[in-house]
Amino acid sequence: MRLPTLTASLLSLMGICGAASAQSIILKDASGVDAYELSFDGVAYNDDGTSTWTYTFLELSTGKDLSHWAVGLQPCHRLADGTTPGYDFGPDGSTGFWGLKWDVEEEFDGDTFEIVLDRHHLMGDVEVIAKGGSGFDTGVLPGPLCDEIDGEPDDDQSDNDGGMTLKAVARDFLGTMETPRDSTVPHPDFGAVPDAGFGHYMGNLSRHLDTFLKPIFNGNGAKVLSQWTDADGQPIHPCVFDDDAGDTPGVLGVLDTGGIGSWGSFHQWFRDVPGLNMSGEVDLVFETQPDGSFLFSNAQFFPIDDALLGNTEGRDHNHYFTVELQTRFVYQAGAGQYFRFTGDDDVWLFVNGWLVIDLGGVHSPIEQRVELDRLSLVDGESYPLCLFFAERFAPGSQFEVETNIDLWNPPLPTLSAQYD
Ligand SMILES: [Ca+2]
Ligand SMILES: [Ca+2]
Repeated sequence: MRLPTLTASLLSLMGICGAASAQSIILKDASGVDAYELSFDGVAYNDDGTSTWTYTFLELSTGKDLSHWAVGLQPCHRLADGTTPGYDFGPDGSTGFWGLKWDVEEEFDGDTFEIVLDRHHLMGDVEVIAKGGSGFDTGVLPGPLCDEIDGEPDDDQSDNDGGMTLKAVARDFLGTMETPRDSTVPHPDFGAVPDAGFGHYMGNLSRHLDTFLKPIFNGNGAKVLSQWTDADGQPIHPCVFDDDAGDTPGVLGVLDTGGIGSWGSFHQWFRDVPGLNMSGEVDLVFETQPDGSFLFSNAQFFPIDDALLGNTEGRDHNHYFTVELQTRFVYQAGAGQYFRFTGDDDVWLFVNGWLVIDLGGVHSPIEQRVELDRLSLVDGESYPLCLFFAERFAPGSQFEVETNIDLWNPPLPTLSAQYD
């Protein structure tokens, strides 16, 4: 990816996309001095079913000598041959940190470390830790989640010849202007106007899902003045921008969280939180189009009218809700697989745990499209596809998905409420 000019906003955008191939963080020693640079160099999904995760650790000249560092692997991870020797796997006695740890000698000043795992794990955010002197510092880098990228489809996968029905989870909220109901209080993010006004905001979520396949708010976003587009003029996510393919860069404006209050308030959008929301199942019924692609299009998308917390005060519909769709698909290289979303308000699409459509904010219907051939996926492997939608402002609610990807219907989590 190449960026045309380095304005402040574009520098911010590089922060959005920086994790696409490599990411570095600086960690401090016990005296609070920048002492270590830790980089994720990438993952290789090997033909024998293993995956190799590479990190480079450098001591900076300013800090104390490193005592040890560790990556937050979990009990679900199993090491395979090829992992850089000298490690301990489990809890660290001095910090309690659970993971894969390397103690280093005093003369150590930097090295590259390879972790070979026995499976093709999905990439996400993992914690890392460095200890120098009597204290330690932690950070987050890309690394292996417990989920694998090559899971099997569910047995009752829908027969997609006559369309495609996907089960999603809706979570109902009360808007800021509503009065409490059913022991539930209004949520400050629903019905709120962003500080910088209505509009499209990108970059307010981490590029990776967390270990539970939920999005993470980081608040580093900006208002979008014009979208990045491909050679056909279709809006795309800036992190898949490709100069050589004839793409045109967009323009960002002021930094703004797009009306999301905080990490904590966003954390509640896609989780069941008694007293703040109520959840239920909704069907997304896709029709097969003449070219074989699937279309779900609803310009009045109110799937929980007269249900859950009930319709919004003074309105004919139940506004203020989120929808979470967790599904999987098999990537077919060169087959032209794509996914397009058009609608309002916030929409985020993650493929293989990576953010590839970002339509954040409170806005009129807008669209983005992703071509899977741009995402460095492995032919024939299956990947998670996770869609997050929010209806945050009345009166409009549009939800339109067009895709030629055969999506699987995964099992749903336990919900706080069911209804017909
Ligand atoms: Ca509602
Ligand atoms: Ca809306």
